[in-house]
Amino acid sequence: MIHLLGRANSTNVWKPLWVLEELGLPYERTDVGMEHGVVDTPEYRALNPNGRVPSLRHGDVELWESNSVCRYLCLLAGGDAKGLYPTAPGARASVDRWLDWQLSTLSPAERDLFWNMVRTPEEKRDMKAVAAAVTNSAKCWAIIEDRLGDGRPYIEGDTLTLADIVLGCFARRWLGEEVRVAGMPEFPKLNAWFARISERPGFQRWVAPKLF
Ligand SMILES: N[C@@H](CCC(=O)N[C@@H](CS)C(=O)NCC(=O)O)C(=O)O
Repeated sequence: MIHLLGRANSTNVWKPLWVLEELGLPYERTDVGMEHGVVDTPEYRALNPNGRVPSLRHGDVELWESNSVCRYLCLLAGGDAKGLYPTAPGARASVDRWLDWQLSTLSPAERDLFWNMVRTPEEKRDMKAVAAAVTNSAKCWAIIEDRLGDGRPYIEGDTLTLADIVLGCFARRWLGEEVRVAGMPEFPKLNAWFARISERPGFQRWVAPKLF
């Protein structure tokens, strides 16, 4: 049985949960991290030395880094994983590129917006950091707006891939009413894409609930 460890209010845990729902793979999940603790225990650190979530156990496979976990789940499903992870080298690399971009560029740009607006009491929020995060994130979302500009329904073309899932989890944060602040530009194509991916049952179950 696939065992995912991670609290359900973590963006990086949403990703593999949504993938699992898309693939229809049976799994179990245990809440760990933040208010649930566990991540600082020697047992958990042996599994994931970062003390972060998510982690995954499956037989003798132990894994961390959410995007690697998502890729592993697709490899388990086999073939192109219901279209989520294309097999042609160019198409697969194109999906992978967005996963790397999320980790290297989008996440650092957006982090202060989410942390201040969702995880920090109002009186302690650093609104200068929020404003900077809005500016920096908007530059990233403008890249996605441009990508969707040729009328493609999904990031990689006509079908949903891992790129939509991973970026969709972060779009949920950016577009969420929880983080609405002044100066956030409108991206019509991003909104239309987000409405499309929001209909997926995996999104509805794990990603749509209120941020906390
Ligand atoms: N790059 C890592 C980041 C993991 C990460 O920072 N996870 C956060 C939650 S989104 C975490 O573990 N926070 C501490 C906690 O939950 O205790 C990944 O994608 O898995």
